[in-house]
Amino acid sequence: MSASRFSDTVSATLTDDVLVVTIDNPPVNALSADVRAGLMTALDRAEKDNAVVAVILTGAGNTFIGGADIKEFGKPPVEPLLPQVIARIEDFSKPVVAAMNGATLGGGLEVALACHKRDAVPSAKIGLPEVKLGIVPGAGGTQRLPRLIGTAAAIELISNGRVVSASEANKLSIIDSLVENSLIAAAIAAAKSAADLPLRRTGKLPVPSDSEEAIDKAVAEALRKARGQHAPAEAVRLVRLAATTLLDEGLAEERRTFVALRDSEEAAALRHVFFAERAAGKVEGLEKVAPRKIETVGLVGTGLMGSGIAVAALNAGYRVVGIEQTREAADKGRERITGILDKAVQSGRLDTAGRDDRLSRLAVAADAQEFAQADLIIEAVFDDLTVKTELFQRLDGIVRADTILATNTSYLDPNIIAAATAHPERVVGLHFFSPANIMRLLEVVNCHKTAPDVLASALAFAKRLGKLPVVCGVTEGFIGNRIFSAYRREAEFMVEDGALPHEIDAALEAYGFPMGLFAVYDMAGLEIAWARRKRQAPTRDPAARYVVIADRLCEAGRFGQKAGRGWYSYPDGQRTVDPEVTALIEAARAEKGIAPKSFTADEIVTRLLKAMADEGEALLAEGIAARASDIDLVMINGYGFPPHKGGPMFAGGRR
Ligand code: T1G
Repeated sequence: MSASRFSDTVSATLTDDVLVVTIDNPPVNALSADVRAGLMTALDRAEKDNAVVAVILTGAGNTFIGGADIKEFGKPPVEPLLPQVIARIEDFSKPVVAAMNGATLGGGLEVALACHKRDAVPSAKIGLPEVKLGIVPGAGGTQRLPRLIGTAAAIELISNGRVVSASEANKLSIIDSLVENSLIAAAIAAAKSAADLPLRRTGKLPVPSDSEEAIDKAVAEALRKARGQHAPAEAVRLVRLAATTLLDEGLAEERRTFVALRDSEEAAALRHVFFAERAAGKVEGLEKVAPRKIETVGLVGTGLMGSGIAVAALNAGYRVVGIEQTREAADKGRERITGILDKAVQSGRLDTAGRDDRLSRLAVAADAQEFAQADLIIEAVFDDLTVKTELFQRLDGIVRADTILATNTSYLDPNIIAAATAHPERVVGLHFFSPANIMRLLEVVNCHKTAPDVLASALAFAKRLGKLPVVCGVTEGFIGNRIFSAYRREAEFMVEDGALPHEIDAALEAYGFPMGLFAVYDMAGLEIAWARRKRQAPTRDPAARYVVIADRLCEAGRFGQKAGRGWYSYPDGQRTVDPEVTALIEAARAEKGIAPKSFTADEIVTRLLKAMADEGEALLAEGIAARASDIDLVMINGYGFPPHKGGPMFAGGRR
């Protein structure tokens, strides 16, 4: 068995007359220039060497190929380009088998599609997620995948960027075999058996015919979900092209489209988000800090938030102990948690065994002594400072000295809550977003005295929950609500200056927000912000601009959608512009002698983005946020900011 090295990242061994080529480009075997060059050299060797009857491509570690090297985007292209390597594989004179030892994504799947056979381990995740980066597959995915699975299925997978299990890929005929053990041996056997047969070249296959109805349905669904993004619609166009165009023409059109999208603002924004998500939750100086072991999670309060957090923890494999004030409340809490799990079973997201396993790890009681063995306690009780400080004082006497105490408060000062305990260093903030078992975003609040290993433990916990943790310092509203307050304040200034709520909402929805600000305001209810404004009134700066319109709405009982009236009215639940509100706004302007101006949609969006970006700059200057991209992630994942615009800091810097 001789070994050869073809580049820094590509080597091979000759085993049983088969050249087993391994890509070893940590961390994800991305198809860098060195990998592409190494593959071409390996193929040259295999072609010339008569002792080689076939070739296997595989990856080192638990990834086959994680895709093209995104870090190369925006840099001058280096030959051989990926399409050249892929064409060489498909046209190769000897069998080339993909031994998919793990994640096979984007360009990685495009390499596999050009191989003459595809064997995968059951754990492999397989897909063309390019649209999530604002692009389309650029190396044959839109032309070869439909040749294996048909147009409708290819539209669904590519326009959603959906990643499937190896088992589903096998059912779809993306791969030929699932191999539980000895993947390479199986691939060698497959390659040798193919050596004497005509090679199955994917690009030469006809696209299996689908019914127009199935295609139309897939197209409609893809375009509905695209919501203003270009890549999904282009993916649909290219996949459909495969059925009516020769491979080379289809590949050329795909490449033209890929290059145009790759250099677009939308793709730049989504690449920013991709790398931002991987930078989030990394805290300088914590690299070598070991998190504490967390196995049992205590929840104080199993209401809306507490039950969502409990389900998130159960889903992540933790034991969960919920505590309520009475047995009756505890039973209600257990019912609420069970209800969420039952809904997951009904929707097919969870099987009954999974539900039963989760319930077997759940206890909900009325006696806080049950917390004695908990490693982490999260309080999700009423957002009142006295309630929370008294609770943490009581917990001091119940839990171990090394038990972490986390507060889920949205607006209170966690430093004050921490100061109420004998061990403030063990207190951290975990600000979940509702519903806590669904929303990925989790603001991890680093209080003044939080110990480094407690912060590291909170981040490890967040990651095991599958959350997107963003670390922040202590300020009212942390990152998200503080930016949202600035955004809402500026919008109310604009209403007083002459824009109407529905004009502002229309501009925001045209920009890409799923809902405009005032529609969201009505949905959340106006009373909470009103109560806070009344609480802050005695200490408000009299010189600061203050808009009374929202107060006037509340004084008129217009508390939002639940009340049937807020910034809009809701006859039959339909959000409707209300002349009464317009009159109230005009009266408030007249009281201040404001002559209303009109605003274009672009002026509205520019002014609101600036308000968010300015507040973000303040958060950075105060050290509350560690990096601008964290602020973008919070607004995208917690407040509906369109991801294909990159977030307020990214977008604000580019207008
Ligand atoms: N290129 C460059 N770097 C990448 C990368 C990629 N494709 N994928 C991941 N990384 C980096 C990432 O930034 C992080 O860096 C580290 O690897 C670990 O990532 C031609 C044009 C493969 C499932 O969209 O889905 O192919 O923070 O934390 O959780 O048509 O990474 O350590 O410095 O995510 O184990 C299409 C993207 C590309 C897949 C592994 N491919 N990657 O998850 O690790 S476009 C994708 C992932 C394309 C073709 C087109 C995941 C993963 P750092 P990680 P993980």
